[in-house]
Amino acid sequence: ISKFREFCRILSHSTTMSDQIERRILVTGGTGLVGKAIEQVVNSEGKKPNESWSFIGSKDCNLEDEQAVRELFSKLRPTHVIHLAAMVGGLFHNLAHNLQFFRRNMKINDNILAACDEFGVIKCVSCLSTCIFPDKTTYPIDETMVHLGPPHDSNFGYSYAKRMIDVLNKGYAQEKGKRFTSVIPCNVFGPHDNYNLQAGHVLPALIHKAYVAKRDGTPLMVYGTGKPLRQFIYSLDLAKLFIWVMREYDEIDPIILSVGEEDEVSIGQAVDAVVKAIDFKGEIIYDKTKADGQYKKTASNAKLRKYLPDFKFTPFDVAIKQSVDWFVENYETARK
Ligand code: NAP
Ligand code: GFB
Repeated sequence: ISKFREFCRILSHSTTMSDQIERRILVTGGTGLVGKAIEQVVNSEGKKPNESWSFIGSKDCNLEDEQAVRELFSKLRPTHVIHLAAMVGGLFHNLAHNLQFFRRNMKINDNILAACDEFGVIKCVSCLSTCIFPDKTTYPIDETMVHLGPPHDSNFGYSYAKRMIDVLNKGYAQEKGKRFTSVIPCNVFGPHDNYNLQAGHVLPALIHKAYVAKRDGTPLMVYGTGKPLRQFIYSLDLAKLFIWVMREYDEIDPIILSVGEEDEVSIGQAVDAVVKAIDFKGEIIYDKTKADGQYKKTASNAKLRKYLPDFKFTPFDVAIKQSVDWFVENYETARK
C-alpha cells in the first residue's frame, strides 16, 4: 500500500503540476444542497480549460438501478466523480426511515463505485458525515474513529451505509489499485437546501418555520430543548473544499471537512441566529416532547488544517443571513 500511495502522490503531483490532463467530472447529487454549491463555485471561479462538469439528479438517472448507472457512465465516460447522491435527511426523517436510509444508500454507493471501477474513473470522492461516528466516544472525534463502535441509534441505517463507503474504498484500493476516497462534512446548510419540515435538517426547517411564523404572526416552534451542540459548515465553503479534495487530496483515508471545534454552537444559538437574520419578533416555543437526537458530535479539523492552514470559513451569522435571504427570495420554488 505504501508503494502504491507513493505512486499516487507522484501521479497526483504530476496531475497537479500539469493541469493539462483532461478531467470529465461527474457530480452525482448535483441538484441538491451541496451539489448546487459546487456548481456555483465552479461557475464563479471560472472553469479550468481542462475540466468539464456534469451535475446530475435523480431525473437524469436513478442511481439505485445498476444498469442505468452503467449506461450513464458509458455515455459520460467520467474521469473523476464527486459522489454526493444519497437519501438524506434530518433527525426526524432518520428516526422514521432507518431501513430505507440503509438499503437505498447501500445500493447507490455500491452501483457508483462499481461503475467507477468498471469505467476506469481515475478518482472518486464520496461523502460521509460527522453523524456516523461512534456515539460513545472521546472528543474531539477524528478520522481514525469511523468504525470504533456503534453510531447514535437515531440514524443507524444512514450511518452504517455511509461507513460501508469507506470499506468499499479500502477494498478497491487493495484489490484494484483504485483511488477512491471520501470526505466527512459536519452539518451543512445554505441556498437550495431541503426545507421540508418533516425531512429537512434543523437549519432549513428553522428558516422555513421562522418565515411562516413572521408572515402569519404565529409562534416559532422549535423541537427539543435547544441544548444539543452542532458544527455547521456553509455549503459554499464546503464546495470549495470538495473541489480542492477532488484536485489535490491523494489519500484513500477520509478527511473531515468541518469548521473548528471552537465554532460549535447549540441549537438554541442557531435559533437566535435565524431569528436575528429574518428579523422575527414573535414568540419562540421549545417543544420538549420532541427528540433532541445526538447531544454532540464534536469533530476535529486538524487534518484539514494541516493541508489548508489558511482556509477561511464564512462567519456563521453571515452565512445564516445569506441562507435566509436566499430562502425569502426563492420561497415559491424552494424544496419544502
Ligand atoms: P440533498 O440536498 O438532499 O440532495 C440529495 C441529492 O441526491 C439530490 O441531487 C438528489 O436528486 C440525489 N439523489 C437522491 N437519491 C437519488 C437516486 N436514487 N438517484 C439519483 N440521485 C439521487 O442532499 P445534500 O444535503 O446535498 O447531501 C449531499 C451529500 O452530503 C450526501 O451524501 C449527504 O449524505 C452528505 N452530507 C450532508 C449533510 C447535510 O447536513 N446536508 C451533512 C453531511 C453529509 P434529486 O434532486 O433529483 O432528488
Ligand atoms: O439537522 P438535524 O435534524 O439532525 O438536527 P442532526 C436535529 C436537532 O435540531 C435536534 C433540533 O436537537 C432537534 O431537536 N431541532 C429543533 C430540529 N427544531 C427542529 C426542526 O424543526 N427540525 C429538525 N430536523 N431538527 C443528522 C443526522 O443529525 O445530521 C443525519 O440524523 C445527517 O443523518 C445530519 O447526517 C447531518 O444533526 O441531529
